[in-house]
Amino acid sequence: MKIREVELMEIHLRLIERFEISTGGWDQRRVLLLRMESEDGEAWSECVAAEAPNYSYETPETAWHILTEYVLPAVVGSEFQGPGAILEPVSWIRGHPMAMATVEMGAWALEAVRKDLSLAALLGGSRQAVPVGVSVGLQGTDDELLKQVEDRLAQGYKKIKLKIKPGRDVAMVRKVRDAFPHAPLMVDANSSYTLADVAVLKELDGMNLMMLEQPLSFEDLRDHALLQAQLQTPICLDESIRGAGDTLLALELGSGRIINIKPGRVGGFTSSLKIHDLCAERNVPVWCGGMLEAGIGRAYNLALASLPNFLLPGDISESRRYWAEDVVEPEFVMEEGLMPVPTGSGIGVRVRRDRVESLTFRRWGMKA
Ligand code: OSB
Ligand code: MG
Repeated sequence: MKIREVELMEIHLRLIERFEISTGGWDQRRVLLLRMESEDGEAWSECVAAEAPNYSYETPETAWHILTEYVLPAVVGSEFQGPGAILEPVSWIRGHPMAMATVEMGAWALEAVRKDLSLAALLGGSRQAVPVGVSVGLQGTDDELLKQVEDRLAQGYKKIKLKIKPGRDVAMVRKVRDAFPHAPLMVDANSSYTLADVAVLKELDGMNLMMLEQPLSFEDLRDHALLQAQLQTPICLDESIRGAGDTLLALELGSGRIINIKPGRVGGFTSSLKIHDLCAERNVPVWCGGMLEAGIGRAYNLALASLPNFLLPGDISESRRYWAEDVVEPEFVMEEGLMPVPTGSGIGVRVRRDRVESLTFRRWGMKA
């Protein structure tokens, strides 16, 4: 395959409501969209870097830099054998997985278009619809949180993830648990605790949570292992896992028992598939996390989550949970807690080019 032309756009999309985690918050997203064209057709992909370096070091600004200065110029016009090989000319680049994944995942979609397959089918997905959950951000008050949880459960979400941070944890989660004794609840700390907080984490351990996501530092697998040994609740690793190597290390150390795969965080689909397979061999369930994606990124997540070892509901919520209007058609809608996996060729949803244009803040392009 050969890329004839690329177009990179930065769009700004306002979230319906502010989303807050332990390290910061979002009122709007700055989303980079990439359109790649080969002799077989075109594919759109989305960069998931957060606006500020509060999840990882990447931002739309660093991704724009890496993509326009290094990755796209090396990729345009070069011949490659299958999606896993598109980044070979830039394999010397260290880090920047979200920037790299934008191109790598786009190549998977192009390959799907070439073979006239859905992305899910190309990846080896085995499900027609996947169970989905919702990530509920930190709220101003516990009453607002209770209302959110009530609404999300009524909408049919199969997993409710509560964001926590020091000072907004035990009492807050207990209120939710008491109000909804049987709800499928989990919590995500985004690395805001240390082993000195083990007493707090042990209290959460008694609240029948599906899992405790990334309680400790994003670079401390050893401490996660020491913590997991003291808890019944499975630890789920998010920020800690940047690829297959981290996954093996984490599983051997016992740093967690569940892995959240975000394809952007791990550098794309080739890496996601490796992690999926490693976990499947070891009977470790995985699920697909989210980065407040617009509809293009969501299509990729959904395709990935159709693989067999995605055994827990993903953070792949409906379009309307994020946006007044998405950038794709049809929008993503659940049916009784399940999101149908698109069956059309490529990402399986149509990009609303007119809407993208009207949201575009800057653009960059290159032809072979
Ligand atoms: O930790 O999973 C996280 C959003 C931005 C950054 C980090 C995280 C999240 C979410 C949102 O939890 C999940 C979604 O896309 O709905
Ligand atoms: Mg997380």
